[in-house]
Amino acid sequence: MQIRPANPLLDVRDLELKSIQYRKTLLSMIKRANSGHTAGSLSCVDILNVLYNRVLRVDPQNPTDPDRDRYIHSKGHSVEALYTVLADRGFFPVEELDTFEQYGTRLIGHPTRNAPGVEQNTGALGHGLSLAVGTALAAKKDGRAYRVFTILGDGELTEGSV
Ligand SMILES: Cc1ncc(C[n+]2csc(CCOP(=O)(O)OP(=O)(O)O)c2C)c(N)n1
Repeated sequence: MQIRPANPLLDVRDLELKSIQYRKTLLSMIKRANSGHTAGSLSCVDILNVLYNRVLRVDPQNPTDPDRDRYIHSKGHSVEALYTVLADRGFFPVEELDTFEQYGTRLIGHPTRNAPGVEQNTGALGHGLSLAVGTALAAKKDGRAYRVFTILGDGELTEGSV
C-alpha cells in the first residue's frame, strides 16, 4: 500500500499549534457565514487534528484509493472542524473555506461527498455509526486492511439506531 500517515515528523507541539490555527479558522468560517455549530466543532477539532495528521492513512492526491483508511464524521453538524482539517491536509484549497454555506458551494452545513475527502453524507444523528460498521464489514469481506474511524456526539449516543 502506498498510503502513508500525513506527516510522521509532526510532534505534539506542531499539533498543538495546528489546533490553535484550526480553532481560529473554524470560528472565522462560522462568523463569516453567520451560521454553524461552534461548540460541536471546537469539541472535536483536536481529535480530527491527530487523526488526519498522525493516524489516518489517506492521500489527498489519491482520495479514492481502495486501501485508504476511512473516517466517517457521524456528528455531521460539526462540519466546520472537518472542512478545516481536510483543507489543511490538501483535499481542497484552504481559500475554499471562505465559501462555507454560500450559495453554490461544495461546503454546505453538513458533510456531503461533494466536498473532497468527505467519505459519507452525515448529519442525521445516529447514522454515521451504522455507516462505519458497514464500511468495516466491507473491508473484511473484501480482504482489505483499511481501518474505519468515526466520532459521535454525546447526545447522539442516545439515538435509537446507536
Ligand atoms: C436525527 C437528528 N435529530 C436532530 C438533529 C438536530 N441536531 C443537530 S446537532 C444536535 C445536538 C447534538 O448533540 P451532541 O450529540 O451532544 O453533539 P455535540 O454537542 O457533542 O457536538 C441536534 C439535536 C439531527 N441533526 N439529527
